[in-house]
Amino acid sequence: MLAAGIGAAEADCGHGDFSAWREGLRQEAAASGISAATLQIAAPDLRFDPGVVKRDRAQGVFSQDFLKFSDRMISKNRLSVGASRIAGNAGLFSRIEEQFGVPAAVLVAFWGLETDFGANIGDLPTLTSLSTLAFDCRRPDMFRTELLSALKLLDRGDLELVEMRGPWAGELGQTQFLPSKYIEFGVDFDGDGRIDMIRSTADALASSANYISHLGWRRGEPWLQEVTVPADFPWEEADVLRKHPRSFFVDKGVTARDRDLAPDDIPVSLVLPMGRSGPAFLAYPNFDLYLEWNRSLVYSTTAAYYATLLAGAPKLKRGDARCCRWRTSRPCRRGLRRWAIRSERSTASSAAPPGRRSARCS
Ligand SMILES: [Ca+2]
Repeated sequence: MLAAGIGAAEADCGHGDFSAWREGLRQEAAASGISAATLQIAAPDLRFDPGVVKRDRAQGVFSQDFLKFSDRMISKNRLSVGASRIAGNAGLFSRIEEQFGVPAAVLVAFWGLETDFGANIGDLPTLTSLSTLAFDCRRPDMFRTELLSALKLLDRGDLELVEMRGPWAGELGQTQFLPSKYIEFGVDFDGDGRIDMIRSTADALASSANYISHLGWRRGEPWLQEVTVPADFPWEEADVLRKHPRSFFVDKGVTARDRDLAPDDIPVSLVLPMGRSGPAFLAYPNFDLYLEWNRSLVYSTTAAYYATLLAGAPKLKRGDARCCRWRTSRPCRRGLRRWAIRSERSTASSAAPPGRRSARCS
């Protein structure tokens, strides 16, 4: 889960006196009810780490297109391990789905993409990452909130200081929750009295399901479905933001690859991540939840597609996506701008080799 939002920067942020800043933070934390004992335990990790700032600054624009990114992220290993995790935890997943409505494949896809099923949760001290980002200028308000939430997790006893380690941006646990989301949506699903999204798979997956459910997951509905689109489709309607009743697409000759499409009024949009000659998907209302999890359309489509594979769908038809990869034709560029509209980190900014042209692009 990526950090989102830019807060108001303070004039001297990142250049002031860190010790004075830390004292102010400690007072605010104490005033919010965090115990003196917890603040004493946390003190060694409330440090400034220039390496975190460097990594934050180096965050590049998302530059891979959907096929490149999904090829890389949905490895054979992630498919086979994902399938075995679903099979090996059938009882857990069935209890989670019963309570929260979110199917195993959706959760396991996030679990695999975020941390390789809990194997790579990051090893930087979380309080140091968050202190640094809260002191720095880019998003001080947002990360101050996350830092206070992390102190609350420590104070509540959900995690101990030595366990609070993760990536540079301060996410925690097997599905990489920011501390505020951990506080808000964390669930003690294994019943041991604490919410441990780091070591307890049951807690991590049930908390993720709880979060997705709160975002508005529609139980029993698909999220993404690969389709075949006829050449005479009104292509201006292919836009992730332009929803129509499913019957509209059935009327226009759109067919699903692996099952019949019911001509009903469920609102869906047609997503063409590589332009009209590449793969095509119907995005259902549940797909919107992916964009809440991560605003990148490339990541969201990859996570949703990975989940369809884990749920038994066939591998996508790659089509001939070269023209859009090279950004040479106007319809392709227009389509890709629409594709990019929801995402700061989408394919719109990826570099196209100059001067490549394909006669097939129209
Ligand atoms: Ca627990």
